[in-house]
Amino acid sequence: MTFKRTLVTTALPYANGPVHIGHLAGVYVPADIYVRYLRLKGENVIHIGGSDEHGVPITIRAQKEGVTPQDIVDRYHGIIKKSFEEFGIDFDIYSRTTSKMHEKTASEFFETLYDKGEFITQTTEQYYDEQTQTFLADRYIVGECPNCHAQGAYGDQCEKCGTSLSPDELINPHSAISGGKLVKRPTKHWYLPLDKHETWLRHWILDGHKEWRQNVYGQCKSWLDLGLKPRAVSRDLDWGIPLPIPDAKGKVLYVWFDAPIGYISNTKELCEQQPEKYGSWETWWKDPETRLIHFIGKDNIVFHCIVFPAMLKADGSYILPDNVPSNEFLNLEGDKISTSRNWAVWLHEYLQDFPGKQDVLRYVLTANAPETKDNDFTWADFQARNNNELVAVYGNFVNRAMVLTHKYFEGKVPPQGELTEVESNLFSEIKAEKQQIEQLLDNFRFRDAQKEAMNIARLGNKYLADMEPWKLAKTDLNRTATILNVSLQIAANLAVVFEPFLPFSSKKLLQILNLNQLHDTKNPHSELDSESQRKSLWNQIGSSNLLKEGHQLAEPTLLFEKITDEQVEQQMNRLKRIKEENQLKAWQPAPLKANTTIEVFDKMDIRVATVKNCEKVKKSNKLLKFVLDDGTGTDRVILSGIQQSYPEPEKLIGKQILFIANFPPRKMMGEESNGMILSAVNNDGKLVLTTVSAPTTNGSQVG
Ligand code: B3M
Ligand code: ZN
Repeated sequence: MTFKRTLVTTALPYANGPVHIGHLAGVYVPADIYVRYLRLKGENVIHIGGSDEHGVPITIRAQKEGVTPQDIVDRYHGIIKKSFEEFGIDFDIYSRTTSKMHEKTASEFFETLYDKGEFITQTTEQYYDEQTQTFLADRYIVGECPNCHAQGAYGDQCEKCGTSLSPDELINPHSAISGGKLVKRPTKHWYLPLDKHETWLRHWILDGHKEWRQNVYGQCKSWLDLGLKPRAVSRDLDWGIPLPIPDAKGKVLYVWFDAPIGYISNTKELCEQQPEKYGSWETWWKDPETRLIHFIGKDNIVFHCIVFPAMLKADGSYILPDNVPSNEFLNLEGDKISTSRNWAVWLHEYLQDFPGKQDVLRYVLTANAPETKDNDFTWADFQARNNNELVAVYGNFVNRAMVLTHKYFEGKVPPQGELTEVESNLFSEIKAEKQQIEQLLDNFRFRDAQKEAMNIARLGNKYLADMEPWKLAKTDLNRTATILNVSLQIAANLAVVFEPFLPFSSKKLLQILNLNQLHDTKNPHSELDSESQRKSLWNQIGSSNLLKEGHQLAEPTLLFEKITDEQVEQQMNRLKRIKEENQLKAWQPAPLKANTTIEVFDKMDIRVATVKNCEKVKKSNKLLKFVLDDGTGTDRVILSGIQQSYPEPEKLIGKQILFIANFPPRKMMGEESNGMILSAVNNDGKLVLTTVSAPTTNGSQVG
């Protein structure tokens, strides 16, 4: 099957918070590389994106902040859009699911399916909050976790222990909104009977798309093997697109029904804005010669591979996705990225700390892309890849070629002269790399593709190191000219080959080489442009004639700068602070112990004593040795493992504390201990000695 055009979509992020490195790595950078690559090849491609502005995630955020859902989506849509622009994500349109166009498109989509009888209805019992008179989404139901017994577990998940839950499993479920008790009430919803679609889906995916990434294919297979069930496409919620049918008051489209239709709405919006450039939206969505590619994260696989295709098929006039390259997750310093725990590198914050270094992050995220398994982002790796690869290989090569040309040829591209076998081999190797990169990119293997691009810079570096033009300049200026000409040609090649990966650096490199923009990246799109108008810059890779003899170069400036240890340390300190804050926030009192009796308590002989002396036990970093005046006239020695909490034990001298007197003597680190000092465990894990509220006679009993 040959295709005339490619429609790339990227998952619509929820507009309930800013975007972080996980979003970039998982979806937007790979999609952007792909789109830029196709544009460089002169192919007809559009990239459709936007914010997902409906659903419970938005209302939760609004409630937390005490503002309206509209306020939330207005704010975060702006922030997200700006972050994507700043990182050079090359969208043809970035719109939103609260647009008029989307509301109309999604309503009509539902109506068509409704009219065709593609839905069924079911009435089920759902939790209802009588105080607010609303049905509650699972997230709005809280209670005790049946697993770890933490309070405040949600109806879909306990954040404390991570267990997935259903509201029925919660102990003492109640409303997160009113705090009140819940009742169950019947409610009617519309369902897409996925079971009816199972046969063709099985055939289409399992037989027809064996080339999909293993993680995607595997997840689809396990869903299909479990057997598909009808899925509700409506919700009882007051934020969303109202069901466009009678008899559905208070019901909106389920966010996962409306959001993927956003891809269609946003394409329509784009085509209406610029019909001469983009043509008709229907060509993009209904012509079998269009290739549809969804870039998504792994938690969205079922919706893009099963639910949305079933919706498209139920309509009957749409094409289906050709591929759904989904990434696994990116972790941060070994822990899962989490918005609620602030465990993330936020894009807008990154740019404050590393202004102008968009490409460094793009590079590291691609080098570490979670294409086949979850991967880890660490600041040490960020620094190493920048310093050892971008600076030491790519930047260094370009800089050497530039500086030497300025030194020996006044910054003008010297004549190429005669190329030897070394050079012709070199250009063949670059051409071979190009082919390899193409093959990798065509198969969505961005990580390996970038590695090969960097290998071209390595070839250049090695060429310079082998040829040593700085030595040759003294004896053979003609040969030096050839070497520098060739090096500069390679630099120009690098500007092209890296453009999909590092667009800002390619632009900068072009400025350094004093070349105009290599091409108009957004041109052409429409089939109105003739084939011949499409410049395929990509096919120039491997050329030894990108720069003309005598062409004046700009002054050399560094393409990349080193990341310092201090910069890394600053980021690590930030994460450390966040971790500490989270520990404090996560603290909850331990569950109550089972009932006991006064008789059991009476067996404990708890008394007051004054600390006469206190010091660290030799060779122990845990134990303190307390010498107590317990009122008996004989010193009592007790060892207690609280050194970490009291690093200056002498400060305890003179304090009155509580201890248990009737524990049998025990030997620790060669010392005998007679009893136990009582202390409480604070929310930061520190131990705090218990004491009395007024001076008390030593030896007094507690009871
Ligand atoms: N907003 C979920 C997410 O951000 C959802 C994607 C919609 S894609 C149509 O992961
Ligand atoms: Zn739990």
